[in-house]
Amino acid sequence: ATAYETILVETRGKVGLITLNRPQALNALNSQLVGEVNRALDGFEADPGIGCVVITGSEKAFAAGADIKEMQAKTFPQSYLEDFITSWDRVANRRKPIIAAVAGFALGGGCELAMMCDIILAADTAKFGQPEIKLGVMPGAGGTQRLTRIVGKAKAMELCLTGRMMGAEEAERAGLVARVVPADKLLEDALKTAETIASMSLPIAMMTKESVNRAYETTLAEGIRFERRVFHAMFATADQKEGMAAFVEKRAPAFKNA
Ligand code: CO8
Repeated sequence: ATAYETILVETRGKVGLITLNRPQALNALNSQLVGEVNRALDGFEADPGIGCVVITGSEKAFAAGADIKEMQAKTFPQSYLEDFITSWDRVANRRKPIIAAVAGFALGGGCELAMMCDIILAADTAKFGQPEIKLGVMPGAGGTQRLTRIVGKAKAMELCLTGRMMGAEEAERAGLVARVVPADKLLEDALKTAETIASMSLPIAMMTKESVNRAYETTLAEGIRFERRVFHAMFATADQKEGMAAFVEKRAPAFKNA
């Protein structure tokens, strides 16, 4: 077993749980933390027993952004040569579903990390924002792109240009957040949602994630074509036969990920 210093990694049944754990810095995302999150995700992706992953933070902060103290002295050639931030894309390119359970601050890179996940569940205490402009930079881990696609130009532009924070209710209205729950129920709710997803056929859930993501990357006609092809392919799985037989026989399905 590998030791983690900036995150906690647990398995709860078929759910992988990653808790960001740098309380002294409001879970600021330094390179060690991002590396550890990717390492934990590598493990969950490779584990056939895991069907869904939850990433969460603390009551006070999901993550207050990239680590400003680590970034402060970087030069352009350094950032370019080390391809600063590009390793973050690996979070967005995972194949199993990932839920971000957000309480407190999700700012800058923290908001961007949440948006790399497939579903954001928010505590009523959650605060989202892209305050980078106040530091003399702009979002650098997808914020100008993902936020704009999710909430539209008006709100994305306002958030990125003013750096103001948006509460959970506003984030839900804007379509950033799937659901808002009381803070003391957040983890329980996220784990339950993840368990529900993990109880489905894993290949079918993965194909579903892949297909929904297509909507962000292609034209409607191409997206529909992709969906149709994948949908047809599902009839080659044992889990389609099992799922439909179980419905007809009025019993619970026993998916075999096959
Ligand atoms: N980086 C480093 N340390 C941080 C960060 C951060 N982003 N946020 C908070 N901390 C530290 C503070 O320095 C403080 O440390 P110390 O006790 O040693 O002084 C500790 O966490 C507690 O913070 P505060 O005392 O400030 O707590 P408050 O409750 O008073 O305030 C806030 C909470 C409002 C969240 C405040 O901490 C804040 O404004 N933080 C910075 C938010 C921010 O600007 N985030 C954007 C960062 S830039 C970014 O994310 C760029 C993205 C680019 C891509 C990412 C790739 C890596």
